[in-house]
Amino acid sequence: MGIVIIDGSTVRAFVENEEAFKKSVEERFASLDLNSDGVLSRSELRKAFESFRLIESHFGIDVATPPDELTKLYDSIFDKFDCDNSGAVDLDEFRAEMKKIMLAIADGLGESPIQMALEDDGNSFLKKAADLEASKIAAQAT
Ligand SMILES: [Ca+2]
Ligand SMILES: [Ca+2]
Repeated sequence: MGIVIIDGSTVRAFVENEEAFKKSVEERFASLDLNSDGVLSRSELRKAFESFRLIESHFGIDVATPPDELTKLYDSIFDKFDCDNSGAVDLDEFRAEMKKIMLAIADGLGESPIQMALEDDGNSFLKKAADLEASKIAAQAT
């Protein structure tokens, strides 16, 4: 676990850093694609969201939600990702929707920094956003 302080501009800078964002999306996509067939199935995407609480709160999911309601919510999230209704989410679809979600999270955070405990799995988007910000501050200081 690591504690990071982030605000909207930290998240936004990360999303707008094309190279860093693309790389993170690709890494995350690969780690979520459990059967390595190049697309995310409904259950693969659901596993992803179960481990990504900020997105759950973004979509209004809380732990007290009954299981059948949760399935409906995850289905609606899946449909958002699966733009062409092919029944699977490919890398382009994943990247486009993650970008929208991260920007919406950035708007939600605004200019008030929040302290977050992030799981230190080397694969957290918000951790990467915070790391990018930290490396910029370090670069400015030299
Ligand atoms: Ca897959
Ligand atoms: Ca699709």
